Amino acid sequence: MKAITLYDVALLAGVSYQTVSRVINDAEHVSARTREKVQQAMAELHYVPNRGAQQLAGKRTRTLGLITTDLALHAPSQIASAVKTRAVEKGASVLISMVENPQRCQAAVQELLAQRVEALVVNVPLEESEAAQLKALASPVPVLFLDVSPEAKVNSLVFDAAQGARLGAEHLLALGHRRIALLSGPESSVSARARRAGWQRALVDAGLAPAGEESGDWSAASGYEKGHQLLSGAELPDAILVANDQMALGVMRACAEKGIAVPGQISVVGFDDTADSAWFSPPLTTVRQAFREAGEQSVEWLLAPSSADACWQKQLPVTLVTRHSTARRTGQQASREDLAQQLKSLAILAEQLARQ
Ligand code: IPT
Repeated sequence: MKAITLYDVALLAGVSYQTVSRVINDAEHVSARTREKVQQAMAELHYVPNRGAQQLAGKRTRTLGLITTDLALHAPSQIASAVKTRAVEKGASVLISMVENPQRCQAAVQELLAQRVEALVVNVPLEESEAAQLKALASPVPVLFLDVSPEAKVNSLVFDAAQGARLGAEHLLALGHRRIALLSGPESSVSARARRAGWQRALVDAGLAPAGEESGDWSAASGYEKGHQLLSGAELPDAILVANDQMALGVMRACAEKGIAVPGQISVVGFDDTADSAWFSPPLTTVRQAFREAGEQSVEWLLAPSSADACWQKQLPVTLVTRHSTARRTGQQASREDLAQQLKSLAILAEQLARQ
């Protein structure tokens, strides 16, 4: 079937080719009556403007590129959803490229530039050097990074990981917990490392050492597996700080299988507050990263980058959302701690006696 062109629309509407073009491009100087006539003709002919042709004519594409890590994970998918929604509201479209690892980002940038995106947002955990390389590769097209260190000299919009880690740890300490285990995200992620460092700092400040440490890959499955490991020691921890809600889901499943009550015997704190976390059982206490706002602010910046050369760096605050997976330390936990202390003193005593 022959493709319908601007000329067919012009003929049917009884106007010139230029007039049709002006209507399509929302240009001024077209009367309401003419506009309506042209729109009617377009509808009748099922005419769809050709984006490629508009691009060739040098028109703005109003197309944004999003390079993202695995969209099967809740946080990146909620960010992508927010980016897409705000872009549509602003009359822009979004091309999404999903990469398995940072090495694939360069190819993704090239592929999106070839499709004439006007700006790029990258939600992949990147080291500063990797981000700087992508920035140079995309130049002059502006790039905004969502998962880099706040110190990296690139445009960035990132959540305050240190503050988030501190909020989670201080919440547990305030509830009287002492034996706190850590379940971090993957070592390859900047934010996972920052969260772990923040927890460790808070524990050291309280004169404590972690009661067990593991790291998972952000998935609920890894939370389940590592959760079992953290629960398999001689003494149970009082509480577990988990680097994201999906892993916390897996940890709570492991607790349930072992007949360990949350929060009765163990408190669990997540990180993210993704849309489903209020529906976990029990509803999860977690550190909220406002993904929708992050996605929306990214689009605002992408459509009007502050300045081509100056770095735009913004840190978004996070908040603690207290639900029902955390509770005050119980007498049972306290006596467990006492017992552990007594066992430790006994062990030291035995060692001293053996040496004499
Ligand atoms: C980070 C999430 O907190 C985590 O749950 C996981 O989904 C990870 O992304 C995937 O890379 S949020 C990120 C913007 C630091």
